Amino acid sequence: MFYVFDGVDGAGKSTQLKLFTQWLESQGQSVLVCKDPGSTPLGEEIRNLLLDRHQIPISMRAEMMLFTTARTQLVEELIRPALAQGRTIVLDRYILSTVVYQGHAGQLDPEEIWKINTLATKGLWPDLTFVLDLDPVDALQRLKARSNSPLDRMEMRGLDYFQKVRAGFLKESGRWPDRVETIDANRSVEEIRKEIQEIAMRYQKRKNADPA
Ligand code: Z5A
Repeated sequence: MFYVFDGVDGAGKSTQLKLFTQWLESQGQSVLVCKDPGSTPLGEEIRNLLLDRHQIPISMRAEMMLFTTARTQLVEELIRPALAQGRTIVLDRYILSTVVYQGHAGQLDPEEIWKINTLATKGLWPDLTFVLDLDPVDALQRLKARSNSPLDRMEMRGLDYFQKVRAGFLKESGRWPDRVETIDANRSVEEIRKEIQEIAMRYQKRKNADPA
């Protein structure tokens, strides 16, 4: 099984991803946890280029291709080999983030991004994606409460950009009801954890009954 957690920054992805992984491991599953972009040497270099504050100009199309390139390496170096060994994958962000951040919010064509990423990952789609939905104003509050570190290159884009990100996630989630679950993240950690587990249990049951 291949699970992805996605959503606006600060919605609680990392928190829920950790709890979800613990739950899967408590069932005896061998879990590979990765971060997109990142988790490979090339991915970490590209991540620094994309998130660090610097003066190198990066156009939106180049940014989209860099996120996508990091993903290609992640899929080939780690995800496909782990899936072949029967391991479960839990990934922090994936293609949907590019479609939303560089497409819906960044004004590139979302359909073009889906196509490029299908090529870049040889069509590897997650079984299930959880999109944690939260108003960016609240998400920013959570991030501020978490640390005083300065905003990174992406976080500096301002509220209007992040409202478009949120709207993009909601629009795309509606297109893929069998594969993407939108979770109301404006609740307690425990309530969200419970809902995610229930959805995953239902999904696993369905998949076991009909593996095709
Ligand atoms: N990006 C892109 O543009 N295109 C792409 O293709 C991809 C990514 C793949 C990656 O940032 C950036 O790259 C991201 C999208 C873009 N940026 N922007 N802008 P990242 O990997 O460094 O970080 P992130 O993915 O944005 O997530 P994050 O900052 O780590 O936040 P989070 O994982 O969603 O939240 P959290 O760390 O679990 O929680 C944040 C705080 O809230 C923390 O103090 C928690 O204790 C607290 N929290 C969590 N849950 C709750 C609840 N339920 N109630 C109250 N407080 C809570």
